[in-house]
Amino acid sequence: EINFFFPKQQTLAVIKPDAMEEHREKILEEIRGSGFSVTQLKETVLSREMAEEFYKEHREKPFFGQLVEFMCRGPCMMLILTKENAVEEWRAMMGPTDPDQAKATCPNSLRARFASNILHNSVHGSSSEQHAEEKISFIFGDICSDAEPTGDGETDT
Ligand code: RTP
Ligand code: MG
Repeated sequence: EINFFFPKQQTLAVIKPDAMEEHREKILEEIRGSGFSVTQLKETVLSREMAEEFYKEHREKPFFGQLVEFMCRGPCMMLILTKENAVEEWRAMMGPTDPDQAKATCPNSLRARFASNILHNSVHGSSSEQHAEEKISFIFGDICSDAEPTGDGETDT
């Protein structure tokens, strides 16, 4: 017999602070409706240091300071999305970085509909499988080694 095996892929998705109040529920609904499994989900306020580390690839860009400021101004929703081809599919669902371009080329994308401008653009998605692995372990820690805790520290004998 022949078995076709389609491996799942994981990506990191972030609902950025500008979209948390008004668009979070809609975005989560569309993620689930598009066949992604939300494997992990948590709301986090990034510290400045974490935001700098998260976007370290952009350290030299003129917008880096504004980007860090924006990302730690309020809560973000961090999600691990699992699906075949998740990295590419989530990027497609987000649309281009600049919402003006998104409106022109992918009017149904999340950024076309929800983003205000090229900085405040509502969502993040890993740009490669390697990036996804790195950012997932940065945000969620080593989720594969969640062994039973050895104790809760109530006694210190
Ligand atoms: P992301 O990493 O957040 O998924 O976005 P992206 O790949 O589409 O865009 P990227 O080039 O990686 O930029 C990261 C984030 O920096 C902000 N940005 N501001 N003011 C500007 O010209 C500018 N360019 C980029 C956006 O928040 C962008 O998503
Ligand atoms: Mg990027």
